[in-house]
Amino acid sequence: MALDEIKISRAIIERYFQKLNNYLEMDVAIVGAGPSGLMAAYKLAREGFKVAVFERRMSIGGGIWGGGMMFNEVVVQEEGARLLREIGVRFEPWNDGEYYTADSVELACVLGARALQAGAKIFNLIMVEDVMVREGRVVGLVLNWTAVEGAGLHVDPLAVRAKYVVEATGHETAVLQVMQRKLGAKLATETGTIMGEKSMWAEVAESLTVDYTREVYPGVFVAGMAANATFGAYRMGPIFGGMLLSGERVASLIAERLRQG
Ligand code: 48F
Repeated sequence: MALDEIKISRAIIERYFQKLNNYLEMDVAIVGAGPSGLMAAYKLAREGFKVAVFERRMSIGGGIWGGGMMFNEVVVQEEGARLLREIGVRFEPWNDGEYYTADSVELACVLGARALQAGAKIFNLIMVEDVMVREGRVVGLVLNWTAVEGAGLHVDPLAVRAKYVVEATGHETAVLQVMQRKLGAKLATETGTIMGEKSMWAEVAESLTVDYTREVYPGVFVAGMAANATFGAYRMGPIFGGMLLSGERVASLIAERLRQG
């Protein structure tokens, strides 16, 4: 069959708009396709919920690829290894099983593939620039192309509705930052504001990531490094178990809410 450039173009345009149109309303909108966001997407999609991830960059995986200081290996602890096993990422014990290591490129690829194949949709090259709030609850996200922002163009955004939003933008806490700036949103932290992350302390930071994975504003749950940054906890560096466990936890908290209706 002859290859027709216009048909190729039409196929892409039709399919993309079908996909986007289908995700104007969803159960869970996840902001950021790092380890916590992707794990949350995988777990929620597997439970049958309608989930999309919005990622500002072209590539998914966030901080996974670079391992530690561009050495493309990551470390996980026993609990994290359970999740690597579940998604099919190969890992090796280090120092008689004190820690485990995995190839960071394999983790980024496999985790992304699992999320997609479980049914989550990933919209890359799109950034979340704002939220929609009704009666004191976040009910949706305001989106624009990352390229629009980069080029400094004055282009109005579009919006999607979601029953729940996951703030998984890592160190940046981009969603909460905009909520704080524009709405003066009072967050469920000690100060009512984003408290900012502290310096590195892996041991404490890893458990706090999971503890602080929670609803921080009606309709918005925070996960991964964003949880530490929001609640004023330490950073952990290139140990990734906490990120994966936080993604699992946020998925289970939201699934419980969605089931309650
Ligand atoms: O930073 P990131 O990997 O988040 P995470 O899941 O994992 C943190 C670790 O990578 C690492 C660490 C090790 O344990 O601490 O830093 O908490 O991924 C966050 C993603 O969010 C995207 C960003 O491009 C990245 O891929 N992002 C940031 N702001 C926006 C966004 C935005 N406004 N809209 C859409 N995506």
